[in-house]
Amino acid sequence: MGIDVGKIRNIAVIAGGGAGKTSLVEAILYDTKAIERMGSIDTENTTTDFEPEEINRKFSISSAPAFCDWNGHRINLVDTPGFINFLEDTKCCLGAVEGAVVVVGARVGVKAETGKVWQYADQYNLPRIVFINKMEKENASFQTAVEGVEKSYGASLVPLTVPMGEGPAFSGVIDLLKMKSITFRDGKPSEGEIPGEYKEFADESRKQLIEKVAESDDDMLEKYLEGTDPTEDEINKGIKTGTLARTIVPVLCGSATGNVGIQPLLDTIVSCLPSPAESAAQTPVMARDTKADDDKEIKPSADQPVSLKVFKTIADPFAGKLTIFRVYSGILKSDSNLINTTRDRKEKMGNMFYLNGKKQVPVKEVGPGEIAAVAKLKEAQTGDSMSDPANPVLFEVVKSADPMISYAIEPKSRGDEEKVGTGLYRLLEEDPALKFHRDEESGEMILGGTGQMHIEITLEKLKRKFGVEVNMKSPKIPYRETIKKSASAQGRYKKQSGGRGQFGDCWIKLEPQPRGAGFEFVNQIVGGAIPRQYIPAVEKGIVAKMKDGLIAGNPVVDMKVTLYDGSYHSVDSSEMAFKIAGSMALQKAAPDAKATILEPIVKVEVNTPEEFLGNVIGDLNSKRGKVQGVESLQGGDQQVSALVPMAEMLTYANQLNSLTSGQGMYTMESSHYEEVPAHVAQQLIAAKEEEKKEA
Ligand SMILES: Nc1nc2c(ncn2[C@@H]2O[C@H](COP(=O)(O)OP(=O)(O)OP(=O)(O)O)[C@@H](O)[C@H]2O)c(=O)[nH]1
Ligand SMILES: [Mg+2]
Repeated sequence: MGIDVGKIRNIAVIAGGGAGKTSLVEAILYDTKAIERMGSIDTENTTTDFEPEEINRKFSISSAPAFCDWNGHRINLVDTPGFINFLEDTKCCLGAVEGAVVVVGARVGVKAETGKVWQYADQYNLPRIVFINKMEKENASFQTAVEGVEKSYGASLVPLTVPMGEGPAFSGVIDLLKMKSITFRDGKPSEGEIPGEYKEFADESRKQLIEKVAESDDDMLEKYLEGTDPTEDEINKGIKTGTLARTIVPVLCGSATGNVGIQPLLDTIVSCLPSPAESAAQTPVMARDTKADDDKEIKPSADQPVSLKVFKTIADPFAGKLTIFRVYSGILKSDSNLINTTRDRKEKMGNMFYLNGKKQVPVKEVGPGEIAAVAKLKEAQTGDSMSDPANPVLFEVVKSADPMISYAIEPKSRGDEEKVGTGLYRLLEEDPALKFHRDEESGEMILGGTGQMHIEITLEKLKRKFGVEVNMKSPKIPYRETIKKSASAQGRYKKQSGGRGQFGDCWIKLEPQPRGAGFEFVNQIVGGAIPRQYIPAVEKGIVAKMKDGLIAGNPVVDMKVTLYDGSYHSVDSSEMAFKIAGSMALQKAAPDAKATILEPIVKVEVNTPEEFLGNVIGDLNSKRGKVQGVESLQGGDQQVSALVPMAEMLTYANQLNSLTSGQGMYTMESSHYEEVPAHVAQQLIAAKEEEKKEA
């Protein structure tokens, strides 16, 4: 029958790298008896980091689903990656849940990446809970961590538990709703009276809780100001309403690896985050009814036709492809026939199961709001919608970002090209941030991703899963070319040989345009100097030449070309001849027009402990970077913002690691294009010459 939709909580666990998401999910699974032994990152046996590439590196590379039951509720968790290179996956998962748990380290507070995932959760309007983790670590501070989140994201955090002691003195939590202390032994909570030394702290914290909750409700506030404390019931309701409206964010604390503070977090997930039904009542789920060609509300109820969205795919060379999906309406039975609305293809569901990491638990029927998986679907890809064939609907998908960086790759052994191609297509299905194509001209295989580490890990997976080894060649920086001055030139193509000759002749004027303006072609031919039918040919010749580049083989952008004169021959002129003339004219005008190379600049934000700040800034300067500002974060970390040429940032993940003894983190996004300095231009031109010689 599926699980009662009001009793489901679909939650993504999000944060910057290393905050403890995977460890927290592990503790949750253990405490809810979904697993028998609690694994850890250090012993390499957590449920949700199961791919060898993540086990070896000790961080999550791709998202992983898990589920557990708590107080009669089904909690579906998605452990997401926090490392900058893998956030596209995180973004995809946030579209399949109704709430998020944001994990924040009590010692380091928020990191650059946490800001990113916080923003993604904002885009989906997700209610969230913050869990301040690693409370037992030296220098842990609950208060500073909470203030850091409030200051960084403008959120109003309401502590529901506060710590008893911090760092090595951390001995448990105080539940501010029940006004009890909770201590933990082997993950088992036991409630007691609040010890005298924490009494005042607890009273003050509870007072603040009530004030914040009252502030989010006018009636409650009025009563409170008149001296009446809200009832327990009013407080609980107020917290939930505020969380759903996103005026407040409940915050709890504990230790994932110490298995402390998990049960209050589970209680809060159930009491404060919405079920799929509550969420849909607040913000209806809409999809395109492709038959009626109209938008339609998808109600999360069992008596509706089946509809679902695929949010993750795992490529497995042996078991085949695993498709992980979220049901929005209807009851889905194994072996039922659906239509993949995105691809307009029929699809038969095989055996379905719930996933705890890689462990599969078979299930026969899956209801609205549930998350489940199925093996060996033929067509389905991440982002696809599937539905009852009689009621096809299409859910909206978020477009994944363009790759930051591309590398040419080649198989180590000749003849493996096809194997590389098929393997990569399978990996593309599981990783929305990966792009793969063959360069039309060179025939090279080009693999694009979020950074060098992303590509390296992909090639590792390719080897492990599909047994083919690949070399990474030079990275392809998306350089562009443009002109800096106006210039005119003639392109005259004349060929006489035996029979019919070739003749085309044109005069063009080039003018620079502002960045981002693109290409404009203006025809100013009057009096038939060039017959009308040949004018598009001139433009075609120019456009083709622009694709090939003027000085170092990169596409030309931001230029206006005016065709203003020319001549023709009544017999010898042809489209081909004018195309060549157009292309010749452009090449000839290039030196006078001061053709130049543009390079992509990225905006970088680096978080580093104070002691490495000098190293980080010095290194950014040596990379032709422009430091825009330095800001102090909580816990003594500094955040440096800079604009740096992308070409200098290719191996930054590794470099930052060694500059900061592994404690630095960064985010990077495309910013704009700038002219390259002369010495870099010379190198690029020389490299192109070299390439031509080799070809
Ligand atoms: N002392 C302490 N260490 C913790 C705690 N939680 C996690 N860790 C450690 O912190 C490191 C990172 O933990 P993970 O669970 O991998 O963190 P994550 O947020 O999943 O990291 P990514 O997958 O890289 O985004 C591991 O070495 C954990 O053992 C905690 O509560 N206390
Ligand atoms: Mg992880």
